[in-house]
Amino acid sequence: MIQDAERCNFRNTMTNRLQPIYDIAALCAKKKLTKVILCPGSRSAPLVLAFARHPDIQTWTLSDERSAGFVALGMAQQSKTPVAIVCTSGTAAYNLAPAVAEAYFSHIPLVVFTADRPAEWIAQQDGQTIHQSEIFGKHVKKSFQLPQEYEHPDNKWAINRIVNDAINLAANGQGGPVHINAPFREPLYPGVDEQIVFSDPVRVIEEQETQRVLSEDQKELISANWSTFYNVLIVAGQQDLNDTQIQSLNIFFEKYNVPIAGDIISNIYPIPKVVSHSDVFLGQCTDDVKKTLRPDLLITFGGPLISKSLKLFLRQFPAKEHWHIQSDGPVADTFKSVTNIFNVDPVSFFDFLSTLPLQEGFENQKQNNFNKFWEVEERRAQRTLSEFFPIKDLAEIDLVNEIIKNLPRPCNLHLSNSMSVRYANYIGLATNHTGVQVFANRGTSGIDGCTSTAVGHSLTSNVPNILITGDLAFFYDRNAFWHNYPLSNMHVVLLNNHGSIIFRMIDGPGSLPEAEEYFVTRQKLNAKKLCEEFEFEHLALDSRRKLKNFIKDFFEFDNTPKVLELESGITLNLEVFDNLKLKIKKSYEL
Ligand SMILES: Cc1ncc(C[n+]2csc(CCOP(=O)(O)OP(=O)(O)O)c2C)c(N)n1
Repeated sequence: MIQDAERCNFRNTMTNRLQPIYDIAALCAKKKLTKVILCPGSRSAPLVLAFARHPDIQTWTLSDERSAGFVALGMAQQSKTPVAIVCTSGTAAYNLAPAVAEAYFSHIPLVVFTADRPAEWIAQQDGQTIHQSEIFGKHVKKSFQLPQEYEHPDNKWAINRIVNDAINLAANGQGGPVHINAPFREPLYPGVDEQIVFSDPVRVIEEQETQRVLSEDQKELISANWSTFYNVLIVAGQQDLNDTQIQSLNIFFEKYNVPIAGDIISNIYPIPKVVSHSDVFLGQCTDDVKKTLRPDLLITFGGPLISKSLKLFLRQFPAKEHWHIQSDGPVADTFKSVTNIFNVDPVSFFDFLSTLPLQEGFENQKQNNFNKFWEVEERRAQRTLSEFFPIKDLAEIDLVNEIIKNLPRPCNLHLSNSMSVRYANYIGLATNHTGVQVFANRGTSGIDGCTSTAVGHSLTSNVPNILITGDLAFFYDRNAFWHNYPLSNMHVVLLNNHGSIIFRMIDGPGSLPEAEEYFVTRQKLNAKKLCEEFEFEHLALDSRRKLKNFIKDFFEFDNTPKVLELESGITLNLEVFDNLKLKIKKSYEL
């Protein structure tokens, strides 16, 4: 963002050949798309300069497009508004693909501009040129192609309309990424003394969103069926923290005593009595216990689950009916049981349910009993966990437990794939974690952008950002730190077991002769040198004795990024996790 009046200006004029391109920046600003990541390159210069010189646009530059894509994704997730990213032509565009795919499956609004050569120069050995139109395939809500000539008024009109369309599409309904491929003919740069001016006014097309509330017909259907179910279970998938929804579910729970289950990534921990340890107990309890927990009506909303045990349980013991609430878009039939889809906001759904008359007598008692079954299991899991910690040798799950206990409120908690998010889900958040928001790249569950996503949040939020990550995810995405912006509110917990412990945890690869070399993939790095390079504080935690002081130091936010690293063996961590599971299993034998 350059506020130098010499270099940018607003004028009701259309004299420059590239004016319709410069006006894209003006349009974005008018549509409140004010955060733009600019990756270096020459072909993209017209867009880069327009965004960089627009006074209402905030820009960052990151050289590694793969990381930059995830940083943009983190920013869009943090601000809940579209963020744009601009890259040059060639393989730069392909490097955005992992973030685009994650944004697509996580419904995060990104507007991706890829600069291109004019169509006639593709595959003509002209350098840095690949086939870019529709390069992201099915992983964008839509791909757009900008005109490459600007003389005819229809082209100017088309550029404005396309960018309006793209931003609207990215933001509306379930958000997602859109792609705008922009071919540019040379010259790409203005003269040294040439000003970039922005047209004013610039045409803005606003799309008015439909309110996703229950229709009268849907209300009738729900009223007619609601009282026929006695064992109702609510399951929330991944979603952002939403105070209005929490309130609505609280009221609903108070009235009906319906168990509400959600993983750590569902952000529903503020609901008192929420079932947040289903992964813990459903993984170890007997089928007889599971039968008592089987719902006859399952109501779901939100994205994917972390808990494999909950997923398997709902597949093994499917509900008679499964109502899924989702405002729009294709519905995933994760448990193979969906019977009804309600295209509404969950708040509208549960607010309405809370107005229905409460059943009297026996029916009501049945639902209360069903809730008690879930409550007993939740309490058993909580009790077992609290008896289990602390353990003698400091293991990863123990450290995650300590970190979660001591999280500042408010903060953003970022969880990498794969064991980091699973450990944290085992521990769970409590109602007193007020203001903690949990984020994880679970759209595609990649390890390639977990740190960059957290960096995107850190650069645009004023709360502490705490990332818990494994070593492969951490070193894979180290270019997340390779830029010139301070990460004063970002602290990282690095669970360094020098390999991928997940492949020892899951059934399958663990006992194969190839396990070590091809799955666990041992690696030798620790974070010491990285911390030196990037001037981060490095807290090397090697004994329980240091834990208390290091935790205190780690949670002091003094403008220096910190990495708290626990180097520990895979065997120790496997043993500890197995012991925990055994303890839970044994709790059913008492
Ligand atoms: C881009 C990408 N490549 C490969 C994978 C497969 N994968 C899932 S978890 C994992 C290992 C992660 O190791 P680490 O970060 O050390 O975490 P840990 O397994 O120790 O928890 C791999 C390679 C992936 N999810 N994403």
